[in-house]
Amino acid sequence: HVAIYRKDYLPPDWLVPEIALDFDLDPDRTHVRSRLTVKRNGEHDRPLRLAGNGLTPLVVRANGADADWRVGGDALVIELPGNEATIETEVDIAPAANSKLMGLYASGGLLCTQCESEGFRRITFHADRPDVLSRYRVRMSADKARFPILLANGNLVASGDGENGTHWADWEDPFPKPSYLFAMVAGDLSANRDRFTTMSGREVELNIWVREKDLPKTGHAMESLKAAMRWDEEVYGREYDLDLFNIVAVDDFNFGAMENKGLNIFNSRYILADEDTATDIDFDNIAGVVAHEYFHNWSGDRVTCRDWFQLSLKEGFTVFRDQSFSGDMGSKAVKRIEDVRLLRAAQFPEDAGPLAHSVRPESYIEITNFYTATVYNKGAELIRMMQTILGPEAFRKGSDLYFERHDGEAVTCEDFVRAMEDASGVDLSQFRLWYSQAGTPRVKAHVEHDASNATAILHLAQSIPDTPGQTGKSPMVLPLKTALIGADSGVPQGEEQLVLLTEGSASVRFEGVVEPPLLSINREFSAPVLLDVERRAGELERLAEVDPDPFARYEACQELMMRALLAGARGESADSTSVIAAMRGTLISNALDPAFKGEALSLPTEGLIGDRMELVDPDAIHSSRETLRSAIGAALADELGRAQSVSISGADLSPQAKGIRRLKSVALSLLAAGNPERGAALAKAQFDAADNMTDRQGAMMVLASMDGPEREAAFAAFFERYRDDSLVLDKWFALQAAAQHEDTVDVVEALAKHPDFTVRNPNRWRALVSNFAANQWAFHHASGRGYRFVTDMILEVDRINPQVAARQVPSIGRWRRFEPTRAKLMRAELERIVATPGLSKDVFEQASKSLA
Ligand code: HT7
Ligand code: ZN
Repeated sequence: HVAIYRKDYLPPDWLVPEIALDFDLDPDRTHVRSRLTVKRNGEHDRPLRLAGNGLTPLVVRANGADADWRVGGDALVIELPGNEATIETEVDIAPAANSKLMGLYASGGLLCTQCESEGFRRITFHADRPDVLSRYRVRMSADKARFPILLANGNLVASGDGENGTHWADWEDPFPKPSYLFAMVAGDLSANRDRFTTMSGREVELNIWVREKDLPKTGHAMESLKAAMRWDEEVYGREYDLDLFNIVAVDDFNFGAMENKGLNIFNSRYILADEDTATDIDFDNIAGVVAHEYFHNWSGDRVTCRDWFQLSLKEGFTVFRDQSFSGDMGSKAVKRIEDVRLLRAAQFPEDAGPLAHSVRPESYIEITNFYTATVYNKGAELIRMMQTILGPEAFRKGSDLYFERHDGEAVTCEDFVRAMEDASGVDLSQFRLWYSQAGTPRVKAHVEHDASNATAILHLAQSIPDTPGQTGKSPMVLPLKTALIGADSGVPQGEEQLVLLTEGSASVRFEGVVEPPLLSINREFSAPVLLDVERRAGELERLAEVDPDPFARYEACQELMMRALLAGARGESADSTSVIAAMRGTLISNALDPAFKGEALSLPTEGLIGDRMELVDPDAIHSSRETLRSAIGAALADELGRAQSVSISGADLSPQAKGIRRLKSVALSLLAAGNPERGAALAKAQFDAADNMTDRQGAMMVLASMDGPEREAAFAAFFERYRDDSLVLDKWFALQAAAQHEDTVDVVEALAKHPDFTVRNPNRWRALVSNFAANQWAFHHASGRGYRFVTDMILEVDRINPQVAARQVPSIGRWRRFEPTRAKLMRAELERIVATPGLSKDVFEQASKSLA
């Protein structure tokens, strides 16, 4: 398997200004005719090389005549004498046999495409690189009864009936685009139809296409789409540019969704929702993903990536845009807490493990392995930091300049940073290190107070850890929003300041600090770093009580819990009094909203606790966390009981109602830890009374980790009620895989043999396998059976869908972080993976790098 390097980038030898495609669609044999207009790019005599994956050329013609061609490796090589030519090729492909779900494939009676990153070459011969932009014209023909709806990018320009019960449709996309944005769908679909008037008064037709029975579940996605369209106009000045915007939901999809120009294709879990089948989190995820894909129309489609090393150019920026949108639609502070929770859970471990890579990677074997939390979520943090450093107005000018300067181009992360610099006049030279240096920076901080002259000195030091292939790193620019809060009064001593730490160490002076200060640093998580603050006794408790910044207050609560949990995991006698006092204060506060309380009262996960230990000991972490949970549950039974007993209609999807339900579930879980018998009864009552999936799932989450008749009854009733709804059945699998039991590994092994389990559907596979692997205590069972199960599942799915398989490898790949017995067992499974004949390059890359 060969590695591809960023430094080796060369512009394309041939450009392809026009493409005409003609499809005779059939699940078993689809005939594809392609006509490319090609132009030599620059002075050279190299042949035209077109990538093909699994394709056999049936016809290859240049300028209407037989061409001088050969197949070399995965490429069709055509010698062309002149500087321009028309190339025609024909191939047959078999969508029904396409289990990788890349290229053209069948899903539940539909035919659909997924081309990012390199799926187009599984449809037809093409350079299939993002810096080759073409205008597309597409003819689709298919059996009219089976495939009454025919969709592709752009505008429908003609349609009609053909012979033998077939029909056809011609689509034209006026915007030049790279092949990864090509899309096509054929099937029996119904649309939720709506309209949107853009800021310049243009009318856009909006359609969300689903199976007819699912139409009632598309309302939230449609409202989210319109809100996103309006928001992008108001906040970024970006208007939609076609007269038609289509979304299609499909059941079998490797990722969340895809931003194909004018024809977004979605995993149905990010479209379909009603309160009976979807949780509040599902509703929020739908809004976020619908917005994300829509925002790509500018950050990705109109301005795209020059090469795949620049993936974060579109993904980091677009994640930042969807996060800002969701913050504006609900509570900014709670959204920030959720985003930071995800960053810490998914990206920090990646940055600290064998697969650490920079936001703009230097090399890859399989690009799909780089659709990571680093490229997406750390990438979004980079954009956020630029906004913080430049200020919102200059940032907006930078984004305007970026879109204006590069509209219709395929560009780099460097082009983005340069636009920000040019628009603001701020030098971002050192900031660029964030794109090239991997690893989470560590910051040490402490404050010295001099009461006699009312000053305080903040001492800061940063270090960037070594990561695979990168040592001896340079200091980065760390924007740290900082305030000093009077320990006695609880009032900030002066304004919040943006401290820019650019050196290895620095000291910053604050004036007017009369009282002993509490250090409130990295507010809003202004820099994605790990903080190590030297604090006096009682400082965190006080911050948890008085910090006016909600994010900082949340951090203080979490850090307080974390300290107690780590002490417990080390076997030290942990005093939970101060944690309980802080939690009581949060719970009964009139100033805090329920969603915030729900976040602040959620204990750090077992995974997060492990990330803070020298070597992870899953049993010690589990018992420490359960001990603290039961102490809290017992001590705060009355206050928690009040929060748990509040009822709110499931039809109310306001941020306030969602917050009440969130707190209700957190309270139930703690109550059950404090008093399992009462907890089981309350959970069963909540389950029975629930008029919405959030309460129902919240109750089941608690019951899942218990034994007894309530658990059995709830799971059986849930299965009976939802056995025909595959998205809800995924929850049934996921809840059992996430349950905390000694024998969860037995349960998941049995579930893998359940008649409703299938490795062919990525959602179902992940519901069982990914949720189990994220269940630290159960997955890291000392017997090693959890590792064996996940490895078996990876190897099984790798034979049909390598992308799904490869994304699960990191759960075993972090073996160095665990105590020696488990580390050895994990390593043995990785060795088993790499020794497997016929392994995909996707899994090979992940597993071999994890062993290195
Ligand atoms: N840009 C989309 C990426 C994507 C993808 C990548 C590889 C294989 C399958 C895929 N499906 C979608 C998703 C996004 O970030 O919007
Ligand atoms: Zn994206």
